[in-house]
Amino acid sequence: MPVPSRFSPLSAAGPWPASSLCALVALLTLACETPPADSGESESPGAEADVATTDAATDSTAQEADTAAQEAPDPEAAIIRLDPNDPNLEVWRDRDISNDPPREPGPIRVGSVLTFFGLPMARTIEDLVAGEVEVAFMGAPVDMGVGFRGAGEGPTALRAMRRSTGSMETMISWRRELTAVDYGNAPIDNLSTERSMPPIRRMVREIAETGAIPVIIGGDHSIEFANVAGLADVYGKENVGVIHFDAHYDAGGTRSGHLISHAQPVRRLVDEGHILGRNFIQVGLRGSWPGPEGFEWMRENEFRYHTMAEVDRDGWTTVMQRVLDEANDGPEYLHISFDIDVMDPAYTSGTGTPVPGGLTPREVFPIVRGLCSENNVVGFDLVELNPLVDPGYTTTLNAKQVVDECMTGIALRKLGLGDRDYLSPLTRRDARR
Ligand SMILES: [Mn+2]
Repeated sequence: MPVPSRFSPLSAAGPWPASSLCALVALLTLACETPPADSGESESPGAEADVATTDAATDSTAQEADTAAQEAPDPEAAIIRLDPNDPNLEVWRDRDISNDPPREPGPIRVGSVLTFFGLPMARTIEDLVAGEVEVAFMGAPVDMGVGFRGAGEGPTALRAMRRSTGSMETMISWRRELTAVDYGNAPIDNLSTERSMPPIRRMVREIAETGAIPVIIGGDHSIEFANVAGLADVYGKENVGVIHFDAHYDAGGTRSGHLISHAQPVRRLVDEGHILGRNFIQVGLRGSWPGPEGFEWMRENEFRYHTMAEVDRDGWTTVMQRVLDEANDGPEYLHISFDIDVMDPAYTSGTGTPVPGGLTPREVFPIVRGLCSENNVVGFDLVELNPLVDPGYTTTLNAKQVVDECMTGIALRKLGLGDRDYLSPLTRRDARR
């Protein structure tokens, strides 16, 4: 079966025969099974719909196909449910630290082991508290929300980058100014985007509850839902604003029955009431998606959005100042969700859904640094880095720099230098001027 993409909502074979077959087989074989226990956190139905369709089509005869094609599909029966008796059903949800040696809580220096920016590691909430950690990096290696593998390798690629931080623009080394750790990866279910959301959300919440800033390295953009919902759990519904850097608006509706994928986190955050539309600021939209309905939905929900068409008309400097001003005109707490595909594919070929005509590094780095220095940033995510299609590591290098710029901004704010235009007096001009 072809894998549906965000650009081809209907499968090539047409949806009815396959899903009806699936309904028939599912009814015969699975009607007695019960759904898995409720985790107490919101999850979406429909996780296994694609798998059910494939299996049913393989196992059924042509005669059954004729019969099934005439019947209306039963959406419930289209789902092959998880096996609630599998002893491994939930084991992946918790990190196993039972073999860790006994030790005092606190950040652990790990030498040459690869961590984000060479930072010490933290394994438990107690480590974060004892170390008075201000920034905790975590990986969220979700692949399935984009539909093909690669984005899940993003955290590993970023950990493998050179460790230098800071730059001569500010002469600030954030690694010296901030207490930061690598908190490891969130546990995910590689077969289900839906099931991966609650553990990521829980881990973001854990970090935020200690007062630290979670920096989540994806993974595809589905994780924005878990990240922002986790922050809203701690700071309160409607109390967090989001700057969404992306070529795509990611507020798509249901997709082959799925209610979370990398095209849907924004819609879900608004629909569930975590974030008010007017506190969403979209930057960098372009290409063929969404059409008029998507923009009308954003207008109805009072979104602020800045397309590349606006940049073409008014210039980046003007648009950048607008975004920085708007970020100051919102809730006290701010999350930045940075989809690497907001940048032009010239700089970021290593991503799942590149769109020509994007921002340059020269445009992106100052706005990210400015936003992080001028606002009370309580969360940051970097998503859609796919190192498997990143020859030369250009995308990974730029992704690392984006994160670095935000960390520099947070350090500037801590040092009382938090304004959008801060540059070191040493580097902005030489001694003659
Ligand atoms: Mn996105």
